[in-house]
Amino acid sequence: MKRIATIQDISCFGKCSLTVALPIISAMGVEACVVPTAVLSTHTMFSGYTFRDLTDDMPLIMKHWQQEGFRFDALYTGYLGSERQLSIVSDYFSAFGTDGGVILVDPVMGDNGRLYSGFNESFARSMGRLCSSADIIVPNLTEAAFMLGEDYVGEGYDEAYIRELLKRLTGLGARTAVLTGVSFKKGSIGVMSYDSESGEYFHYSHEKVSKSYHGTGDIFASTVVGALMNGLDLPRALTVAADYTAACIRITAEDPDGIDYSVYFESLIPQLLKMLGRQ
Ligand code: PXL
Repeated sequence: MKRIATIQDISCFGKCSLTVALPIISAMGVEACVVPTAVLSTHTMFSGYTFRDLTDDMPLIMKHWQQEGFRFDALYTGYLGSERQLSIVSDYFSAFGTDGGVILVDPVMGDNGRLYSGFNESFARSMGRLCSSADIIVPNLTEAAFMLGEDYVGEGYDEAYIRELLKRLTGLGARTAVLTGVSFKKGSIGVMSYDSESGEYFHYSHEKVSKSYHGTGDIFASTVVGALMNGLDLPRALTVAADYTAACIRITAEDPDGIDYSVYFESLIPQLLKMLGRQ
């Protein structure tokens, strides 16, 4: 069985980060080990959330895992809360990044042209440096702009602009960059990737649902990791992850009593496994 380690926070309420990564990756038949970076009562869309910083535990967990000789087929990072955490994560990459293993960094920092509360431009630059140790990075357009220190362009761009942006993102050092939330046509949205070694681009889009929700980036990234561990190549993994995430958004938006703090991802797990050919 493949084994991955994922490093991100636990938001006790809100369906994001570890509380979506664990069930999705496990359901995909992959062992998911966790390094919780912080415990929050909710994700940061709510006001008044508690925040227990676990940064001091991170090197201790790493040291113990090294003593035990644990190995991982992939390392996957999501929401990270401080420059110190970025530096410790870089130590994890040195300790557990192996030949043939995959390091995927989702540089969770913002959306719609703005950084989430608690982040600033200096953090974004440091996240850009962490991306140099990754194999695959999966920013949205906001995160890409902040990591590159460029102006955010949220609409009115063409494919040539996205191709160029992807090239600059791989210039941060990762072999492959994936941009999420890319739209070339009204009513559709998707992902585009660039593999700097083969020079190949891949684009996949689907119908856009007008509502957006927290946690969907984490659902997408977790599914990409799980799909890669199931032997899918990157274009196929991106397609499955985009379709699953879009379906989760759709069923939530279509429910008149639908939640607004995240999406219903649980009931579609059987569909995800069918897409993988596991059921
Ligand atoms: O979904 C990304 C995420 C993860 N963790 C926390 C967050 C967010 C997005 O806002 O607040 C704590």
